[in-house]
Amino acid sequence: MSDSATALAYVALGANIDAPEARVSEAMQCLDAAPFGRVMARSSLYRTAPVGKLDQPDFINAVVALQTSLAPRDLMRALLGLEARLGRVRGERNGPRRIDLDLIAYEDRRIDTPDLQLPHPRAGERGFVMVPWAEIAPDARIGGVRVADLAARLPCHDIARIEA
Ligand code: PH2
Ligand code: MG
Ligand code: MG
Repeated sequence: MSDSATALAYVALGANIDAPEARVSEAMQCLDAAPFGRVMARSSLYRTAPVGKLDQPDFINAVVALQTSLAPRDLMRALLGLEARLGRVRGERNGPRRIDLDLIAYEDRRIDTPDLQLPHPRAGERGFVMVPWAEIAPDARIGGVRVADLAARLPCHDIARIEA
């Protein structure tokens, strides 16, 4: 990736089928190798209990800081393209997935359109996003509140760090 006109974005990764640890690690490598980005920091992998739809396998979750040359909407499209390239087939909402790549923040941009909201509107309530995010960017902020402070308020008994 060229160094001109780059921005820092945060991407949350999740998977719970088809060897999810390998899927999340593979996606991190693809993000780092992509022409549009470079991974500046990556969290540990975390094993997390499913949220929303409970009768499905535990997830592997992580967050990366991505330096990117793309604008937010183009980056979101690129993430969806990478999900497809990594073999994601969309099923039921909140159901099992091979790889999920969610753009959770882009610099301090606030965007509120039907297809893209930044910061991600549910990130602050989700331990599986906030705990790994706080590991790599405790001083990042959502709506003025530090990521580490938001993470500390959430229950985290069902979130286990499994690999550094
Ligand atoms: N993703 C969801 C729904 N529920 N639960 C966990 N633990 N981890 C996830 O990544 C996750 C979820 C929808 O994207
Ligand atoms: Mg998601
Ligand atoms: Mg998604």
